[in-house]
This record gives sequence, C-alpha cells and structure tokens, in this order.
Amino acid sequence: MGLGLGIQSNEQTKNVSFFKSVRAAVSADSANTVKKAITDTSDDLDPTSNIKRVDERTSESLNDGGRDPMVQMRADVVKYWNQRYQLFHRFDEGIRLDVEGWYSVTPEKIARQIATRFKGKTVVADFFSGPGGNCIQFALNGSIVIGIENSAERIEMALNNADVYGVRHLMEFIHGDVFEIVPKLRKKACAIEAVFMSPPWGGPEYLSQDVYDVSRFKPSVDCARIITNNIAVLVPRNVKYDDVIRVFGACEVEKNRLGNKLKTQTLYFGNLISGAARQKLSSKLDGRQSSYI
Ligand code: MGP
Repeated sequence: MGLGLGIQSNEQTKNVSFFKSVRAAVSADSANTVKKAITDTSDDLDPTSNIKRVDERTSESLNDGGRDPMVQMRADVVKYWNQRYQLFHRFDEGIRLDVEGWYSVTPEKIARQIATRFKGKTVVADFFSGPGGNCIQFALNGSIVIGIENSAERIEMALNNADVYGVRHLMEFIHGDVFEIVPKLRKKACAIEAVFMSPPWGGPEYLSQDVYDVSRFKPSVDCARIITNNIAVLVPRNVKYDDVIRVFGACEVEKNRLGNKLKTQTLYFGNLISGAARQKLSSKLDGRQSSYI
C-alpha cells in the first residue's frame, strides 16, 4: 500500500516522516474530507486498463476501425490517444488515464522542461495534480512532491503512473479541494518551496474562444501565494501576453512547443523566473521570454 510498502532506504524513511508532517499540517477538523488517498493499484497494472477505463465512461463511443480491438473510445479522446507517447514515453508500461487526464495531462517533454525550473527545490506542491504527469517530472528532477487533487481515482492513477517511472516513493497526495486545503497547510511545517499548477481550463472547448481569459486562474494563483511566491502556471496557448501582465503583473511567459507546434504556455513567478527574464524585468524592458522544446 503506497508509502507503507517496501520502504527501506534512509532517504525513503525521511520522506515518510516528511509526508507525515504534511498531513499533520492539515488541520484535524478536515480529517474527514482531507484524506490520504494511497491505494494499492498493483492488481490494475494491465497496460490496456486505461483504455478500458475510457471505454467504461463512454456514451458515444467510436470504434478505431480495427487498429486495436481493445480500443473503443470517444472521438474527442482519440486525438490524445494518438499523442500517447508524447504524453508518456513509457505509456505502454502501464500508464493509466481517464478522459480528463487524456486531454489535460502535460506532454512529457513540456513537463520535463517546466521541472528544470524547479531544480534545487526540495519540496514542490502540484495543485490539481491529475494523473501525475508533472509530479513524475518533478520527482525525476530531484524534488519531493505533494499533489493536491479532488479526484481519488486520479490520485490512484497518479500513483500507478509514478510507479511506472519508479518515483512513487517521492510523492504524497492530499485528496480534496485546493481552496480548502491550502489555507490549512502551515507554511513552515510543510516547507513547500514552490508551487506548480495546471488548473482546469474548461476542457478542449478552450480553443473555441480567440482569446482565453487568463483572469480565470487568478483565484488559484492567489491561493498558491498563501504558501509561496514561487509559482508556475500552465495556461492555454490562446492566452494573451498583455492580459497576463494586466492580471498578474510582472512575470515570465514561456511558450511551450513540441516541434513547431505551440502547445501550452507557462507563467513563472518569484524565483522560478529565469535569470535572463529577470534581467529584462528589472531593467523595465519587455519581460516576454520564449523557450522552445
Ligand atoms: P489541445 O489544444 O486540446 O490539443 O491540448 P492539441 O493536440 O494541441 O490540439 P490541436 O487540435 O491543435 O491539434 C494541448 C495541451 O494543452 C494538452 O496536451 C494539455 O497539456 C493541455 N490542455 C488541454 N486542455 C483541454 C486542458 C485542460 O482543460 N486543462 C489543462 N490543465 N490542460 C489542458
């Protein structure tokens, strides 16, 4: 069961006591709603189980034309299934996703790029951590990760997926609503040095608007600021730079591309801002930065 299994090394033992302190930092009155959602998923590591999950939730299903008899899924998920190795290069080793996970997980190279900004941060929180794509990269980058996620199912998936990448022991998940939990995490007890978030964008329909309203993410960013000013936010590619500056003030905007395709953008605040962008910001030049993957 989760952290209770196979904990042997000193490092892992230290992690367990750290995670205990995280849970202790969440006030007792929320014990019923904020529960540790570590679940043994070892009997569910069939590489096709994620596909079956999608199928189970499907009302309008689409046969994939015989490419794989196991695969029946919604038309809107097929696009992401075709990108599965961009999402997780170890997809075939047992990665699990639900419908929301399919369309919202950060592609692996982008998640890895973002994680490099967190280098040296011992403890990182991932708000709306979903099926764990970003958590995995933070852990591979050397951080301990606290995920906050309101779906127990997706926490199970994240643990399973972290197992695939061999970093499950570096993670703890708190099951519940970010806006209820974060104020209860005492800054000192948790020692969270930076926060990442990929908040809900309203699903794939986000592209139906020419310009996405970035102010929608302000409550989440304000919530993260209870803990730290070192924050990164994954936002849609149709968010406009001028709106970002108007809503959030000075920050760095990184364009995340896969090949030539702009996929997402990441806003960086606090000491996650790169040296080059910081110089531009402090000399009152345009703080716009791009980085290409
Ligand atoms: P996309 O724009 O839906 O796909 O998502 P794609 O393949 O670029 O679309 P195309 O039609 O232009 O070919 C691109 C990436 O944005 C996804 O891989 C996710 O990382 C992220 N993303 C997409 N959606 C719909 C969401 C969302 O609702 N929430 C979050 N947090 N991320 C999302």
